[in-house]
Amino acid sequence: EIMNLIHENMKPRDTIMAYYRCAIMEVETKFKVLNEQFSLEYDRNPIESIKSRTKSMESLAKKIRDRNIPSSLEAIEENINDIAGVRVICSFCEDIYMLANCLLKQDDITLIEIKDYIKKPKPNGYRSLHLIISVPIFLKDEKRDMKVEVQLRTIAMDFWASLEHKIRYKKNLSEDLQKELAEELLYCANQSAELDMKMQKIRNKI
Ligand code: 0O2
Repeated sequence: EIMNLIHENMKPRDTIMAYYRCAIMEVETKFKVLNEQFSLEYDRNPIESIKSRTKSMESLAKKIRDRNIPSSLEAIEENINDIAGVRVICSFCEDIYMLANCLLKQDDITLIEIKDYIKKPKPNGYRSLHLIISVPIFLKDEKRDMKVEVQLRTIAMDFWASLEHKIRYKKNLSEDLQKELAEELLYCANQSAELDMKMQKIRNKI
């Protein structure tokens, strides 16, 4: 599969993006294996779904501009951590930490950075556990370490984040309305955090 993705006559940019897609495959497989094992041993799936993406060229260009990153491929690889993104949606909050620990214990995974927006949510209410990791991909005659951003969240956290993301990109909203929506979104984030806690308690009872 990798050989189909990477041709020697590809442009350097396309080659790098193919490497990131390979890194996504590696990380996705690791989570799928863990889900399979839990399904076999405990008859339950801690993962509801996995959504992966490579950053769009448009969003990458914006980040490079906003952060004044030199536009060489080396500088981009060095400074941008979320070109490859794997989002893991879990049923319960405790599964997030359990899966993160299982991943980080694997001997080919290196943790670069951890951002726990569950223990310390963003001021707008955003919650998720972010891991920046490095994972090797094995090519024809080379091993290459690639960075991947893993976002782990519950269904409730994902529901909130996707709605907030849509609202944030709505243009032409008056300042008053923006403030009102921000307050309502924060209220909803707190409500959904409470719901996650209640669901976890119910699960812990059985
Ligand atoms: P996309 O691709 O549209 O998802 P870093 O460069 O990693 O040090 P950054 O980028 O601020 O700094 O990292 P952070 O805060 O960990 O957030 C990165 C990603 O987390 C975002 O990607 C979102 O996917 C998600 N995220 C963070 N904060 C919020 C938030 O307030 N609301 C929502 N809906 N998602 C959030 P991008 O870059 O926005 O792009």
